[in-house]
Amino acid sequence: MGPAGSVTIVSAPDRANAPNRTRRLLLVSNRLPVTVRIDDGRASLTRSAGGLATGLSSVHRPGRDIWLGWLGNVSKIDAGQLAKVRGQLTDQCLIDVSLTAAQVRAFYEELSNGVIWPMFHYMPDRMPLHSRSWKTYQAVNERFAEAAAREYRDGDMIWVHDYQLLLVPGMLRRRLPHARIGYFLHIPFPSYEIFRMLPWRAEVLEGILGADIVGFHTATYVHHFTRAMRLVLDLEPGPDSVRVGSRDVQLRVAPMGIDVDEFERLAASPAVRAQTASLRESSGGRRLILGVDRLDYTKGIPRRLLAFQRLLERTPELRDKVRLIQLAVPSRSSVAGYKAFQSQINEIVGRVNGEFATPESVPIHYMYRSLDREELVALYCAADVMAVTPLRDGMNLVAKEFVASRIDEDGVLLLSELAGAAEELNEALQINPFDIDCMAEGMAEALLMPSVDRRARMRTLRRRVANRTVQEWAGSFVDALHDMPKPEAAPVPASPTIETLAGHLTAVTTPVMVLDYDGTLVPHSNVRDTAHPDSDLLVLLRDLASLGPVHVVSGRARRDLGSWLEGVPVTLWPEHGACFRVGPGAPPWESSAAVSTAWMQRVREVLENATAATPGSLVEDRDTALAWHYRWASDPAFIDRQLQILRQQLDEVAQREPIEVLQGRKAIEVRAIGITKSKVVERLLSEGTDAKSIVVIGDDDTDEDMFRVLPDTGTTIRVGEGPTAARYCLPDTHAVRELLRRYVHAAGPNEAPLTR
Ligand code: ADQ
Repeated sequence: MGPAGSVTIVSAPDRANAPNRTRRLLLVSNRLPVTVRIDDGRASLTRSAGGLATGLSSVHRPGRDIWLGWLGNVSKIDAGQLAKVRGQLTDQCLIDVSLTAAQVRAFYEELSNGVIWPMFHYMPDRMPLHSRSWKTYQAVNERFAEAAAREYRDGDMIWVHDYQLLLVPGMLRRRLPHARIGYFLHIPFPSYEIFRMLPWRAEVLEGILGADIVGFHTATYVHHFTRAMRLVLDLEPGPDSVRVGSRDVQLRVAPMGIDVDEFERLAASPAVRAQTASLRESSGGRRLILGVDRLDYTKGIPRRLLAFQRLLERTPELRDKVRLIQLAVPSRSSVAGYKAFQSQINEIVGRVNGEFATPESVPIHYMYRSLDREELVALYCAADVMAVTPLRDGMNLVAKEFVASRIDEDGVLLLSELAGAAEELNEALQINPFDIDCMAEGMAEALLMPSVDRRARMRTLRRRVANRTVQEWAGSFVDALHDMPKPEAAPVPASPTIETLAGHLTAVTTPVMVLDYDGTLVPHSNVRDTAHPDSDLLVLLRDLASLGPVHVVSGRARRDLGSWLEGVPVTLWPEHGACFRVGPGAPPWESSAAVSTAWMQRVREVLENATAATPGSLVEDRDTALAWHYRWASDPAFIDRQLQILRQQLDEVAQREPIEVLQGRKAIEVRAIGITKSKVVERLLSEGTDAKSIVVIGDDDTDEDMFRVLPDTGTTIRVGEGPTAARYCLPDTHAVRELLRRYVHAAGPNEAPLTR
């Protein structure tokens, strides 16, 4: 990101968007917006001139807001100088998250730039064969989160940036459940087909989703992120937000802009005008194509050089009439692969120049260094064609800088359709950067474009760029975070410690346990038929039953529950309580209500048709209900369509038959009207069981029916997150088992052992 040369920014950054904010802002980025410079043995801080540093500086109010990040390698600076530098940092409200050399290597070079960068830019073949640095990436992300949480004061906003800190929002959320947290990703969010290759895909999504507002440059990236959330985390996002547990996370399309005024000001300055004129003069009437990039394999430099070579081969009359100036700023030279890439470029430049150079000139002027802003703007102004041809790019600010600098409303922007900027800069000449012939044609077309067309395109491009400055980008993101309604937290179930809850159960006289099965006693399993009880659970249920009545209530078929819990002295209620059996042994099932099954044949046909049309789905046939499971069918858009068709067909059946159609977890359930788990609790109450002694534990919407009918004097426990009518909650099935074990231990006559 914005590695441009460091310059000291003397004037205060534009604060146009900042003044009305009352909340303090904590910015968190991998790098601080300053670097340490040593002149004559004296260290000083210089502000970076990169796009991000400029944009964020406009919302960072020194003296008030704080910026946390790594200062860079300071190992060569002596202790005295370093203390001075640290003093200057404190004065500017900048906090150095210091990292060891080993951490920088593993976190920054190997994982961030060696794995995530290529992966998110659709180049998985650049990933190392074996990446060992994930643990350090996590540890360094923890370090950033810890540092930010230490600075945090109630009411503050925190804005985290980019791919090096993907886990920080989630880590902050765990520490600061009520903080306002924003996150912005500066690189592409790749399509699911690429993202699914990442071994830590779930952790990455959970990390990002710790934020309240997640921003991306383009609508396409939001779309990819949405699909990944559905497929990896089973979430159900809307177009611009997603419910995560009890929070709503906003998804925001926020294309980053540039400091337009600054580029226009420079372009109009006498110094830049003079440099532009001199560049034009020294080109001796030759037309100029310009490339300006960080030296990175995503930027498409080799193919651009080859396209230029093709242009010269195909159009001999252009030889010696056109020149390509390629400026590459050194970047990440310590990351594996970048050095070899650099040699590849040198080799192509040498070859093309060898072929087409004349005694007077060479066709490619290649500069491998950083220029200062004035020199850069002079080049933008002198160019006839600006070639921005990355293979992938989150946004690409160079394209916008070129447009902003062209106050003469001339020049053609040749732009890769795979840069984020292409979604905004419609009037650029857009090309596919993988197609060298097409790129060469694009160069020719740009060089020959009549002035009237060039100007018409440039005028519109300039309006577009002027409408979205970096100050507006940063200001509106922070405003959204500032003004985000943070409703009083909805009544959430208490989450007592297992010990407290066990104490509570022990105080109940002869509790009557009503326990759901999947998701409560055993974890949800991807392979439905393997969710049978383990021996620990069987022992636990027996121990519980020795202390009082136990009911296991499930949506499963009677044959599953009956065979799995055969011989256990508990009452089984399969099929949402449509029938029951009092254990142990295998007595016959009794119906709990008169249930018609005449509709089943027709519904079975409908579900089987849906299964035939939807690979990965299957029908579960229970005795009084049917379920269509689609957890394993992968494409969400396809599933949405299939569900729509299926619901329509079931609605038609429901007009004639006494059935209800329910949405389960990745399943559609069809059952006779009136069969719900609540009937079990109602029956216990009507038989005279004291509500005070009933303990209901369950994990999904069908269990909510039981929570709702049990009077407040009873005990209700929800497993997992989500809105609930239960009084208490526990995180998962492990916690449920631990609770029940502790209860058995405390209430049992024979001091049952705690762990088995
Ligand atoms: P980068 O990959 O660094 O940024 P880009 O957006 O083009 O890419 O920004 C490069 C910056 O470096 C520009 O401001 C440019 O002026 C400057 N620069 C390039 N070469 C230079 C040179 N030789 N001398 C001086 N300055 C030079 C990442 C993402 C992008 C996204 C930005 C912002 O990869 O897709 O646009 O973050 O979110």
